[in-house]
Amino acid sequence: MTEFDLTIRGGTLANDKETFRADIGIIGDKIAAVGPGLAPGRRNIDAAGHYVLPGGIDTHCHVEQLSGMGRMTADDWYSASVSAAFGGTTTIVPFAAQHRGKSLKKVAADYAALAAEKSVIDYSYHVILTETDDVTLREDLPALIRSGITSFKVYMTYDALKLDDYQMLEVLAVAAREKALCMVHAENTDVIRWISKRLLEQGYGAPKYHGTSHMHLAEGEATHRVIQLARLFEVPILIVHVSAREAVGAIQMARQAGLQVFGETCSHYLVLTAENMDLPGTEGAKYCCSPPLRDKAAQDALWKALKNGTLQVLSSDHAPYRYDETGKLPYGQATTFKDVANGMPSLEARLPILFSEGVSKGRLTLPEFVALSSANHARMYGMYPRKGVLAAGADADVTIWNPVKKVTLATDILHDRTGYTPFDGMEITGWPETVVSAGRVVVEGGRLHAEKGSGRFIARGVPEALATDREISTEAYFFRALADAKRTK
Ligand code: DUC
Ligand code: ZN
Ligand code: ZN
Repeated sequence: MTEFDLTIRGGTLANDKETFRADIGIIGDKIAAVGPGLAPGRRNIDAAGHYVLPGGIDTHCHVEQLSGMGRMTADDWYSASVSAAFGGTTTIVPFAAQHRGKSLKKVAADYAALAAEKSVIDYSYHVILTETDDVTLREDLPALIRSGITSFKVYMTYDALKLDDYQMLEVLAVAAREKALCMVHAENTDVIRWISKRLLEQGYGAPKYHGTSHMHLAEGEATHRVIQLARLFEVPILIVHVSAREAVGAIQMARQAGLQVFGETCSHYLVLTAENMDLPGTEGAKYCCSPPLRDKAAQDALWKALKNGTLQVLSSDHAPYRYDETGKLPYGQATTFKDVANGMPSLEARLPILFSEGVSKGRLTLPEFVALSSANHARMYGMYPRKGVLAAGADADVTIWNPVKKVTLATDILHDRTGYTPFDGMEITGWPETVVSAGRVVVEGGRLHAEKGSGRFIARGVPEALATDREISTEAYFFRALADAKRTK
């Protein structure tokens, strides 16, 4: 019998449907066996009293990326992947962002080269689409999808990034035809623009007015609208970073009607509120993100939606902009909410927060935690069952949690380069102590044991929602209407 390179022994394991006691035997980069009483390997980790879970997958993070406003994230692929690993995440899927006028093919190739050079854990990437010309939609995007980049993000707001409804239909048609997952940033851009203009004219420029302008109805309306647009092609869509109750409601209604509409929320929406933006001077800029933080009722709705399946994935939306002129405050103290770089760092804190607030506080079961942090990401983005599950044949991506370890979050215990954490002082119960990525123990005893560039590109398959033999598009409204027109000509 082949000897295991590594065993993880005596822990409590969970996948997305069950919790069980077993050992894990690893050979090379794969799980070779999962079961009780496995023979010891060359190296053995005692996991008694610990939870042994599939490594986290973070499918929404901004890494070494220029924002729509032209600001560079503080993290590159190295620091981001290190920070992710320390937070129990073993696969990240950030964005290669096409800015207007740029070739999607070149943007993706350049981004892939940066990742290969620096990532310490496995990775893939999505693309952000801002152009809908023929080369982008007929050549570059289909070629990328066929090469394993099977998802892309589009924006309904931000002047430099947004698509109008016509363009949205163009990209949704490609998603249906090529079997890619379309991720949508859903906010009504004109509502935000109209309110912002009036607030600024009357001198209300403090960070907290970011929340006033990006109001909940703007998110609810755009979510509802893109759901209707997707119905033309019956193409699955994912609404990313849901924060408003109205958006949760729109997704829930769509799902109850049998539509393939999925939803994601992020750790900060579960534990912070709009009150965090209401700080003296520009301090509240640290908490500006889009869609913005909301109120306690919205938080409760998000927890409920994670629990009842309305939302399937919990991501970080890690957007690390420093609290200075390079990031959050391009005009220093004179920066108004309109010019604050949006987003906050949360790649490393994402899973400790979900574990502590979810599992430790009894809101989530362990399988629910695994689904939201790992398995559903793998299914949603075409990586299952290679990733997101503890089973023979899967990649050996394993995070070993100490469920009783208490940690107070602070900037200097985290490994990103943002220079602040919005979760400063937060008490966490449960910590990812040991992290195994592709069979390598990459985090142990508070130290990193992985080389820059040792992470691997994961070519993704068809997202689960699109992996159907049914010709999605030919049954959909538009194509039925076309067929009728031809018949009655
Ligand atoms: N919103 C985004 O759309 N992207 C980056 C961060 C944010 O807050
Ligand atoms: Zn977004
Ligand atoms: Zn984002």
